[in-house]
Amino acid sequence: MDSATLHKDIDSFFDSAPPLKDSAKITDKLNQFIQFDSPSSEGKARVVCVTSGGTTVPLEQRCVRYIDNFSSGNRGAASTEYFIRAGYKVIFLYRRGTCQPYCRSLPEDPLLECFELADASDFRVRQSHSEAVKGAIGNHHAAVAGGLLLKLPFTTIFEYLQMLRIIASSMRSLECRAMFYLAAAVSDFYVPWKSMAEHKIQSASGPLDMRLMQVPKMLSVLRTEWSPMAFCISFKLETDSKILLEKANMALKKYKMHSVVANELLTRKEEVTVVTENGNISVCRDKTRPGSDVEDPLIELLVNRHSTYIKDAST
Ligand code: PAZ
Repeated sequence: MDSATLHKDIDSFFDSAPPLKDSAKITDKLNQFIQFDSPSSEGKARVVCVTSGGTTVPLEQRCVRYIDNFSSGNRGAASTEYFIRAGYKVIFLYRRGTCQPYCRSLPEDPLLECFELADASDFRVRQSHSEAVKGAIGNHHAAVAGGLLLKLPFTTIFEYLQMLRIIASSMRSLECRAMFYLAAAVSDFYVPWKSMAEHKIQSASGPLDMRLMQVPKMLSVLRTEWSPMAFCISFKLETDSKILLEKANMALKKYKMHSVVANELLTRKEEVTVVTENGNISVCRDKTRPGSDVEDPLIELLVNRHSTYIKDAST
């Protein structure tokens, strides 16, 4: 696709999208977050935008039904914790209801499982969960209060891409200190808002014929226009191992990514392959350490590569 057609498709996607609620507030929050610099960073703080969870595609404007994209948000949440540990400020752009940083060791229903009634008027943390609850609250509070974590939720593909564009332009001034770590599972097809049914689609009318448009690929404009100096990592998920690396390589070249993290659905928690223009690097979870995860060595590798990128840019 030539650049003029891509830009036309992107404009028509954004023109037809329902306006983002609170976009001025989001921009203010972002600017404050990015500008706030702790004394230890000496004005050189690195900021990463971690995207996490799947986007939805509404089928009706007053949405009852939607198409969803698989993602628990575990990768984004875990990676956020490791980026913060490495000294990054993280803009966590996440799907509402998905896994959150520092909550991975809590049970599925923390409120009901971690707390118990002490008496009729008071409650307390169950002894069995007290370490996990203390850790989650303490780490989360330290990250937010220290200006290291800003959480921004999305649900639909329209919200996600509008927010990503705002974030990218806010991060532009950081030049090569900015990083995008695009782990969200983003819809490839959508129903344009203007051609979408307003009310709940009725089943009495028989089988449903619906034409989905292709979501324009925004990765290349993110790289070349929205935040051209940023270090960009995208993800490629496949279920067929035979095509995974080839597709990741194509994405690397087509969207000019600095690396593409390739993963298979069934093994994604055990290993990933970081595809770069100088070759592929396999990253595995350390199976000898109980509770270890693949995001730990993955973020270490990407932080090192980002350091080299910053160093090369300044020489
Ligand atoms: O969110 P999760 O931990 O369940 O899974 C992570 C993932 C597989 C969604 C992510 O690693 C990924 O590959 N994201 C991009 C998906 C895509 O190709 O659209």
